[in-house]
Amino acid sequence: MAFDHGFTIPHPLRPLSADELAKARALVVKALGGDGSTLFFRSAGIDEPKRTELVKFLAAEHEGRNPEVVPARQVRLLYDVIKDGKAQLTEAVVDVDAGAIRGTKAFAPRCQTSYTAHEFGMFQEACISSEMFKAALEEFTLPENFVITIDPWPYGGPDVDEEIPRYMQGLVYARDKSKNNDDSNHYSYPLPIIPVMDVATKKLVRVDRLATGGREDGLYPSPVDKTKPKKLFEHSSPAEYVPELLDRPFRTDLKPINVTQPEGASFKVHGDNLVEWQKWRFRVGFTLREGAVLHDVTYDNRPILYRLSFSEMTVPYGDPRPPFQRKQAFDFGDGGIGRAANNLKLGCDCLGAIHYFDAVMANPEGHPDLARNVICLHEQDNGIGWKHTNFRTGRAVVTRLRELVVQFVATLANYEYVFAYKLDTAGGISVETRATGIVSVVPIDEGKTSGYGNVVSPGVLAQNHQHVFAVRIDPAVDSYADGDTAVVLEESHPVPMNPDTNPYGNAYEIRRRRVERAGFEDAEPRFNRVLRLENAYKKNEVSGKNVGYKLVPNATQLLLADDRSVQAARAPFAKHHLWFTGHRDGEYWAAGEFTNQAPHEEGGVKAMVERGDWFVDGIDGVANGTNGTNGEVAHDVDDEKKGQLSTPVVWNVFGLTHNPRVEDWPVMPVEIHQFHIRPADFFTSNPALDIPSTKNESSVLIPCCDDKTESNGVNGTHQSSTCCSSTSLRTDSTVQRNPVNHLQGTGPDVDPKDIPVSPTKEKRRLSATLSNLFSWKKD
Ligand SMILES: [Cu+2]
Repeated sequence: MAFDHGFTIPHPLRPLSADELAKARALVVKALGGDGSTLFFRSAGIDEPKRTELVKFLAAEHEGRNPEVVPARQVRLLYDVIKDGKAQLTEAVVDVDAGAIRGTKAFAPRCQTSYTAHEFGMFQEACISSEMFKAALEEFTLPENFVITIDPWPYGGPDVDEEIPRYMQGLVYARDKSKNNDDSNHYSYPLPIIPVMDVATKKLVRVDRLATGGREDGLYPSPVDKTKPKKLFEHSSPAEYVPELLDRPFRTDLKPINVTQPEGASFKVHGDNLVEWQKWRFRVGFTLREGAVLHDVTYDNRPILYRLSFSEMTVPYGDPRPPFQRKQAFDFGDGGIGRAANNLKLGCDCLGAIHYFDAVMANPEGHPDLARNVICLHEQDNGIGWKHTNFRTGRAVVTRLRELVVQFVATLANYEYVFAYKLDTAGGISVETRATGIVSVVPIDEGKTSGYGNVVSPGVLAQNHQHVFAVRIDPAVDSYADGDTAVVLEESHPVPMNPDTNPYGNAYEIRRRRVERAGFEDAEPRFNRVLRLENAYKKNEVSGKNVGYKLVPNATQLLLADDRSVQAARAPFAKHHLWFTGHRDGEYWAAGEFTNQAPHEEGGVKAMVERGDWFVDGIDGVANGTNGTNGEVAHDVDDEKKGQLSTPVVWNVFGLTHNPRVEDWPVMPVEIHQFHIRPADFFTSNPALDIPSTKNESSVLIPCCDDKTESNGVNGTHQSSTCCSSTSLRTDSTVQRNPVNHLQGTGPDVDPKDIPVSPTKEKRRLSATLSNLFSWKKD
């Protein structure tokens, strides 16, 4: 458990161990003193050190010297203290080495933390044992052999003035039991009811009925005919996707693609989750809420990011018929992406030479529960990295773009999300989300269509919805020091035609403005608005500009819900593409810490902006600010709300408006979104220049037209083994055999002294040039 610089201090960012969790739990239990309370543990994780302390440690680590201070090893526990039938949500920070509780915090009843698997598990039982639920089911007749199955969901935002305790709702489906397969897909048989449970009493409080018509049938359900149960699923179709139930044969013409790495992986995973690969060096963290987190991301020992994480996602549904306004998941805050992380399997989720990371979580009793293989780490080829062909000689040099992928997958009821950080050999980082799984569906009457979604199968309406993500970027551009990282917006603008400065009207100009205060911005493709994370002091020795990294915010659609709606009040983060906030320790949540059932955002990016932090020394805050110490969490709650000079944190918001296609049924092909954090004057040249242009000897030639003369009869033929930077490309390859295709001419280089000047010579040269020209035109 040591990092590799010759000293043996455990790293402050090392993952939580089972032993540490046991120690922390014991201290919390002991502190209760046997007062008759019981504890229900919700989450456990390391309490990341304060930034001001950790950066001193990191600086020492990278310089290979012993740090002066090692931050205390602290564990943060979240649990309910249950006494006399009441649950008090409480947080404790425990110093496990000192064996001391450093602080506890009891949260107000309105603060609803994420549901645990245990809570979700109670829902089906609550329904089955409810007379109210049985009565609702009696309104319908199901086909023989169909059984009821229920997907628990977060309750969503309460309606205005709705005062409620902790609730949970559920979408109800039926499954065809006659298939004798538990994986038979229930989503093609939705029932028009949504039961609602009080989590504390584990009792249903009501069963909401759903409208099942088209837009012309109004917003509210038709009255129930108690005398005649409604027959369901008479014309439904199965929607199977598991191989053994598929209604069509597998295609047989798909030959294997094997990712073989005969010499193993190029990355190294050291103790304390340190990863080194291709000049990159970073630590992999994992939290119950965020899944994988990258810490201390450096390239060639130069810091770039202090911390990179997925922060939140909201999925609001656009069907106005009650109670669908409450279909708005916050999958990080309501459920926990890390908690929902899949246990990945070799040869299935990531191909090639794979390293898996496990994570220690707390079970409801607070005991360690090992989540295996929740992150996979592997390399992959992403096509051409860079290439150039010298058209004069025909010599091509081509390299591959290699990526190191840190990936995790979360299942949230019907949906899957695949999250990945991809570091590449050109110093870039791509942040990727993939949405897949099964779209959320509700019943629709036979023969109807709806403006609120798309009919994807008979009787099945996939409702229109959005997925809006927020990624938190805590930069440290070539320095860990506070005040060194500057955020700059750079735009390219047209310049009006002007006889003196722009006579032909083709000029455009780059405009820069430093982001001096906390705030927000939106993507602006018309001006190519680019966000640059720069070191305010270090200049690139070639360009003279500040060294930096850039990202282009994607102009994806933002939240559509009306500003006056509960949906919008809960997710102000989803209203802008970029947010800039002053760093505070532990402030990771774009929509606030407690999203579950929240009527509005509390403590999210909007609130962070409103406290009025500023990023440039010497300017005043815009709010009630007093200059404070950067990164220090104030002890006084009121101080936390005041602006101060801070190091900037950037939040990038993007998403997809998902109006489902029939092709999304029964399981959705991945919908991919990426944004790229790329060096911009950080290096003095292309950092991938030193990638070898090695020819891949495993590649084979596939002849066309059933021509078997060149084939080895199985997988095609291996080409002769000149490398990709061969000088003889013109003769040994089918590509670029005729460089005149490039139209730039192919003559030899000319010494200026040899350029003919006499009229006779000039005439001859012109004649030769024309002759060449006609000769290639004839080709
Ligand atoms: Cu979707």
